[in-house]
Amino acid sequence: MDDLDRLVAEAVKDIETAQNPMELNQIEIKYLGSKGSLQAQMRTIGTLPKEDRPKFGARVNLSKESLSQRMSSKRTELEGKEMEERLNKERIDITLPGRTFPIGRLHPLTLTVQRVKEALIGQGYEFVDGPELEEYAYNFEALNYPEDHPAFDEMMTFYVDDTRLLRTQTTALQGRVMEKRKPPFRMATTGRCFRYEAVDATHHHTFHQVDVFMVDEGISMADLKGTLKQFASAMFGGNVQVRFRPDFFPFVEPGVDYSIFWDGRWLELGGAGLIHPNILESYGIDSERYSGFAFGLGIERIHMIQNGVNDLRLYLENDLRFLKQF
Ligand code: FA5
Repeated sequence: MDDLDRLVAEAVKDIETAQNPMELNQIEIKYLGSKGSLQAQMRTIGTLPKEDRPKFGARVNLSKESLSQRMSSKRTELEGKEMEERLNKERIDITLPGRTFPIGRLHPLTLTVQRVKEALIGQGYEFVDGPELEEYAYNFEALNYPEDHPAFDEMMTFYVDDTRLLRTQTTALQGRVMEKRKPPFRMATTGRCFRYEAVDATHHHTFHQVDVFMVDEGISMADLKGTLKQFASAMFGGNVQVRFRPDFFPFVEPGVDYSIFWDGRWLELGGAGLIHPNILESYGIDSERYSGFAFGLGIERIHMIQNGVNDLRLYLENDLRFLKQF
């Protein structure tokens, strides 16, 4: 065994024990590269007797060829192994069920507002928004509240400064509309209201109302009653009974509260009446020629009645166990 044989044997061992294609590349450079060991063997050819040179040259070339073949088959083997490992590691089971993302849904009060709007738009009302941070003037003064009247007690709220407060009723929109529009008009608005209130199962400091009002020639209580009956039918079903009883609100004359008959008893929905002539006149609307009606009701109340909810605090608590039911 001469140097060349030993070198080839060593190279074969290195190739067989190579762990990955990178290692194999290093081995290839070491033995077969232009500065590699076999090339170095080739250079020793000059030191041999002339007659031995062709044979030695042929042996070196054969060795190179056979090592190169071994390397290429080893490379195929190692690359295959590497791919298999990668596939194993990155395996995904396409038969597994996908991850489901929770899908949100509309809040029950939003759904109720949508139904209320549908019913009223169907009756010819135009919806406009008013500000939650309202001026005292629109929330009270414009609505004919007498100074020091007990009606004020119900209207305790959160004052931001001397002239602005969180609105206590969506009725506050009336003045904003009447100062801009000439009758006839049919308007509606809905949104959050706020009151300084002892919170219980039927009262909250934050709640929602819808307010509706219209002004035209010859409007009477009959129109109001017909409209509320139609509205109640749209919300609670065709043959629901509606009841009106006298009530006081400074901005209507006469004023009523109205209830529906539900589950064997009368449940109050809100207040209503004919718009007070003082209000019409204060906006330059001739109260001899024009009259109008207005009504306002609680959105929570509607949803509670429809779904048998007995505590309106639930609507603000964001408890999914409650909200998911609707
Ligand atoms: C009013 O707010 C009048 N603006 C209604 C009105 C409009 C009368 C137009 C005449 C003409 P009242 O304070 O009764 O009225 O409230 C109306 C409805 O809002 C109540 O029936 C109730 O359903 C709801 N509501 C009032 N206060 C609260 C509260 N603290 N929490 C939850 N709902 C409330």
